[in-house]
Amino acid sequence: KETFGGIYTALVTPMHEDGSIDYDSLVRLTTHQIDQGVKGFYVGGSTGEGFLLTGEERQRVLETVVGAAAGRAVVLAHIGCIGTMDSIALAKHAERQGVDAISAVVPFYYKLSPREIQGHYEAIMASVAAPMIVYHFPGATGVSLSLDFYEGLSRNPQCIGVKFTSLNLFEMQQIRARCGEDFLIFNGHDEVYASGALAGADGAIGSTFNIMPGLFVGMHRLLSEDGWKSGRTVQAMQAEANRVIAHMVGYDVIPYEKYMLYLQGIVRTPTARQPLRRFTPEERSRLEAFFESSGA
Ligand code: NAY
Repeated sequence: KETFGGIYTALVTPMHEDGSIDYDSLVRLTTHQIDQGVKGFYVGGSTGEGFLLTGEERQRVLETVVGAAAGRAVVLAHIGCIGTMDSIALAKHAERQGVDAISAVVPFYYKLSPREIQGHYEAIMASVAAPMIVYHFPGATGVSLSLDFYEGLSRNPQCIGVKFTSLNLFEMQQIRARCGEDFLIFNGHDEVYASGALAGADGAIGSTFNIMPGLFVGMHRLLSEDGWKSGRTVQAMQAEANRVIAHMVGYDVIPYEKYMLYLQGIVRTPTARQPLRRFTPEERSRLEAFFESSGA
């Protein structure tokens, strides 16, 4: 738990105007996040546009983050693909990079039985020695895994935890109850970070940490230092983060975060890869006004 508990930024993948990857900005973003005190990174997940990158790009992005972090942060590599073979290839590459753990989204698109999904995870784990963090995101995958599924998977000591991206904190608490205290739970929806911590999460993996790392690192510190004595302060910090998140949901998460990082001077362009969109000039000026008023 000491090795893995904490705040992990689900890194965006900075791009040039033409949609090619801006590796320099990725290095700058990585070191900026470390300076802000994050525990580590989730690389190549939804926020990283992992499913919009080629396999080769996913590998190079990971190599860049590992190089920039230079042992100063914990690196979690999302290697999930809808195919087991592709996931294994990325898992092996990630292991060669010396990542601390791998993570894989539930295979989506094909309607699979729990046994097939379990077989997918077991095969990936058998191919490497790295610990596995299951990525639970029913809102995007349409796949809800049962508590029995988690309990079964957690019996394999290589499966160390779950990235739990759902607002169902009762279910989160039940995973804690069924899988035991040693099973790691990472909260995945930043707007309920504080509530997730109270429901038993050991840390969080979030996209809005790209633009507000300090708030979340601060909340995690306060809660770790004196438990819920700092509850009121943490609630106020969560409210501040949610003011930005509430504004963001009127737009699109990744283009929004890239635009804010652009305004913060951390990435060169706010470009994301199509089918993600570009903001209109009116939207840009609204975002700029919000940024000016809040320093998001
Ligand atoms: C990922 O793989 O990058 C994540 O899931 C990070 C978690 C984010 N989920 C998504 C779908 O973007 O930070 C959250 C999310 O953006 C935030 O809570 C706003 O809803």
